[in-house]
Amino acid sequence: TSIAQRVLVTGGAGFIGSAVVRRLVRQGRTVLTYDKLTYAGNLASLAEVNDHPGYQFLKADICDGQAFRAALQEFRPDLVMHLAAESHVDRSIDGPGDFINTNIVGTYTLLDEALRYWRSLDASAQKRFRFHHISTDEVFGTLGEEGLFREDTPYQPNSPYSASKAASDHLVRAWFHTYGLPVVMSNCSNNYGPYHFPEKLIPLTILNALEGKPLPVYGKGENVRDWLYVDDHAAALERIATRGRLGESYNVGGNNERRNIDVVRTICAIMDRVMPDAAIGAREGLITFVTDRPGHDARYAIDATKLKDELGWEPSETFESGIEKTVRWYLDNGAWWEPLKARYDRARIGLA
Ligand code: NAD
Ligand code: TDX
Repeated sequence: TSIAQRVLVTGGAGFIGSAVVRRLVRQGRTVLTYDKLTYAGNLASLAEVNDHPGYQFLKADICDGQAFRAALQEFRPDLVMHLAAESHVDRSIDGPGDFINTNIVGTYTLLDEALRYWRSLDASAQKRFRFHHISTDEVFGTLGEEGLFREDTPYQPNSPYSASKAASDHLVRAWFHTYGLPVVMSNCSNNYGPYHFPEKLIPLTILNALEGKPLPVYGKGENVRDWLYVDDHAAALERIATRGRLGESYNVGGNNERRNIDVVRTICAIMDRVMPDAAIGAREGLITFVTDRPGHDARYAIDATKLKDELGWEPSETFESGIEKTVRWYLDNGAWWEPLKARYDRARIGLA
């Protein structure tokens, strides 16, 4: 691994970013986490790497160009992996402003400074440098019952979140074509796994099921998502960042389409088996259908053939193995999620 020895990870204190940072540090790379620590950022997710000699943390905003310029000049990365974002669709509906700032203005700010930095490098360092922009399949909008998102599927974002991510993807593409900044891009389906903030469907369901609280399912629960275990995404990101073709985008997915109601029922069944509770009874009884998300996309599904054919990546977890691991991780790691409870109880949307 002579490439990507010094990696700057924006959003490295978040759910996916922390999985990427833990992976890269374990491999012996030198890593700087650049993160503002919003409600979604959590240094406890980086406890495993915190004292590692090859690891550093910087609390800073991606909208702060001076801070990012200084970080580039001091850390001198040969790879930037950009994961910092506002990520929760329901929050984007309630208040789009932070999404516009962080996801669009923040990405612009990083591109502007990355270009300045890249131009200042000598020829061999220029050749090594890459900027990897991490994005979502939600930019493609929604699918009917048939079909899969491909890299050339037209963009049709439907939420303030996905529109802001789509805008950021377009900016990254433009910096490649117009200025020659060496970029790679990827669009991934729904991630799940350890260290997932409990406002999202899977950890919310696990923790509410544990406590015998209602399990909110939007609409009829028939919306379909494709689920990918977070460490499988981190492995894909490493390949794309180091070996992906410049200027290209890669779709990443788990081949695990599930209706929301089936995801919730699966979690209930695992919880009933591994943590039976007579006072709660069968957890399916906790399912509560609530008002649907406005503009709720019906179905997401990914065609990840390009990533498999070009870079040889395939997920190693099935949904069944990954969800079992995830439930057990939450049951064993109360010390991680207990302090977040006040924040996730307030974050929960859809219940009166
Ligand atoms: P997350 O919300 O868990 O983490 C986001 C991180 O970014 C947090 O640590 C937060 O503190 C940081 N951050 C937010 N605003 C910032 C700012 N202005 N400056 C610096 N840091 C800031 O998100 P996640 O689920 O880990 O998602 C990471 C990336 O992957 C995002 O770009 C998201 O769009 C994308 N993505 C997520 C999923 C998913 O299922 N979670 C799927 C596909 C793509
Ligand atoms: O309480 C809930 N009940 C419910 O039915 C919540 C929180 C969600 N849902 C539904 C909405 C979605 O169809 O479950 C599905 C998953 O919802 P989220 O966990 O909020 O994820 P989603 O909106 O699909 O977006 C996620 O995947 C793509 C991430 O949050 C995004 O950052 C990523 O881009």
